[in-house]
Amino acid sequence: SGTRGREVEQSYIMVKPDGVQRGLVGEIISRFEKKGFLLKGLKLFQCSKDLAEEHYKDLKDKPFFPTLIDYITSGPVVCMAWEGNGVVASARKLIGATNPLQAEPGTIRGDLAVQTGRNVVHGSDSPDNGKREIGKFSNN
Ligand code: RTP
Repeated sequence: SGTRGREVEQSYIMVKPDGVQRGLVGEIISRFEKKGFLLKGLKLFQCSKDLAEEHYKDLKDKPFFPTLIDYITSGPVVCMAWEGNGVVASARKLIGATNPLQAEPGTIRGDLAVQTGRNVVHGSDSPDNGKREIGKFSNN
């Protein structure tokens, strides 16, 4: 197997501006720590419009895209790299459904949010995207 086979999977987890403003950073970190994943990197960061548009480029044709970019750039975010076998899929489960009203109780969004447009946290949707997003946000 190639070099990539020896790399442990990582997910890019980002506390969105509403999560930071509401004082939920500790609570969100705590859930990933208690689950048993390893925190590999963390920074407070003001996301630029360009980086936000790049991060959400797959959604650029959606009607809510401008609102989404305004939201993500509305205040600082907390960028994190979390590591562990299966972390990408597990983090998506811990985070819960995109619409917090549909997210199960016990998930971050299910417990802490009510609006899709204010859903407190992002998690990568594949190991490749995890690696790519961590690269992008560490170099900006
Ligand atoms: P994320 O990328 O933030 O982890 O969210 P996700 O995979 O659960 O959802 P995705 O479909 O990729 O959408 C990205 C973010 O866009 C906002 N959104 N707003 N108003 C709407 O209908 C709508 N739909 C999506 C949410 O902030 C969502 O997390």
